[in-house]
Order: sequence, then C-alpha cells, then structure tokens
Amino acid sequence: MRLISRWQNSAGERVRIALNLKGIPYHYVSVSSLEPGEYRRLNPQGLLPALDIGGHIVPQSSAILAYIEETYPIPSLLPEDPGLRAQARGFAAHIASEMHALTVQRVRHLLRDDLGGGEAEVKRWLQHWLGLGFAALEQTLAQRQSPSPFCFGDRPGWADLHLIPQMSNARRLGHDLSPYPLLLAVEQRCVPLDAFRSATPEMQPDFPKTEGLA
Ligand SMILES: N[C@@H](CCC(=O)N[C@@H](CS)C(=O)NCC(=O)O)C(=O)O
Repeated sequence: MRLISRWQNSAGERVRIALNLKGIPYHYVSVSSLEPGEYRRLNPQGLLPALDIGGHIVPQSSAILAYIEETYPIPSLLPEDPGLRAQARGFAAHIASEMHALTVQRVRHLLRDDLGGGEAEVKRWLQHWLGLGFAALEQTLAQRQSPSPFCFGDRPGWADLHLIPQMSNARRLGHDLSPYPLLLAVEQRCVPLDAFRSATPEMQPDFPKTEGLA
C-alpha cells in the first residue's frame, strides 16, 4: 500500500500514526516526487493524503482510516464500548470538520489573497475557530465518565491521532494551547511514543532538512 503525502500534511499525519499504531508497513510517496499534474489525475480532489491500494486511490483521511480499521481490525483504534467508540469518532470529526477544514492553508490563502483579509483578519479567523474547537474538546475530556490517560482509553487511538497533529498545527499558527491542560496531558503521553514520533513532519523523508518547519 502506498501513502501519498507530504511532510507537512496533518491529515496525512493522522494516517501515518494509525498505520504505525497497527504496525502496518507502507510505502511513503512524497507528492513532490510525482510528475506535475500526476497527483491531480490520480486524486481529482487534489488534497493530501491519498492511499493507493493496488491502483485504487482512496482520498480523504477519514475514508483511509476507516479502510485501515476495517482491513486490519487488530489492534483496534477505537474503544470496545460502543458508546465510547461513538464519542471517539465524534471528537475526531470535530477536529477534522470543524477545526482543520476551516483553518487549512487553502482557506487562509483565499481569505488573504482573494477576499482581501489582512493579517489581523486571518489571525482572528484562526483564533476564532481554533479557540472554539479546542475549548469544546477540552470540555469533552473534562466530562468523561471515567478519565483515562488517552482521550478515550488506556491506549492511544482514533481521537488521539486526530488531536496531536491538530495541536502541532495550532502551535505553528501561533495559537496558545495553555488553556487546555487535559489536551496537553494527552499530548505529553502521545508525543514520546514511536507511532507518533515517526509520523511527525520532521521524520518524513521529504522534510526539508536545511529549511526547517514553515
Ligand atoms: N478532509 C481532508 C483534508 C485534506 C487537506 O486539507 N489536506 C491539506 C494538507 S493538511 C492539503 O492537501 N492541502 C493542499 C496542499 O497541501 O496542496 C482529509 O481529511 O484528508
């Protein structure tokens, strides 16, 4: 299986963490190694990542994660309890749909370059959506019936692999994460784990070692 991604691709980082947590070997393909236009032909959505399963191109990290969970069910990324499973999915969907989708580079560029928003407006947009999002996630963890070391259990899974890349992203965008101690505690437990460490942008083969993170 080939994962087409890029070093700084937080939706791709979710998938890399999932593959690592399950111990699934995969071939990393940097989109920059493809011919111009080739990726758009493979994936008309044009967004990263995509999973190439023997020529079937699967776009969208949510679809890729579902495929991985269905085809490699053990170890599961989801809690055993159906209620907790649903909560973990809801937590992750909030990150993917209500935070990441509103703050990705193409949205920021549209606001700034096409709609005439200045730096201050773009910053306000980011702080608004990230602030609302993280506050809701923090509150969700505070309201768990039984607190656990990771978002929804004793092992990192579906919710955590969405949370950690989103937190790094938010930091890069200058968002203050100090009001979210429960999220920070989960992050502290995840970050040293191999599955998370080897999925970070810095560990990808196409990471621009001389330039550092943008
Ligand atoms: N909903 C998509 C989001 C994908 C997405 O927005 N990816 C960004 C990078 S994180 C992207 O491809 N941006 C365009 C680009 O980098 O060329 C998913 O979960 O896969």
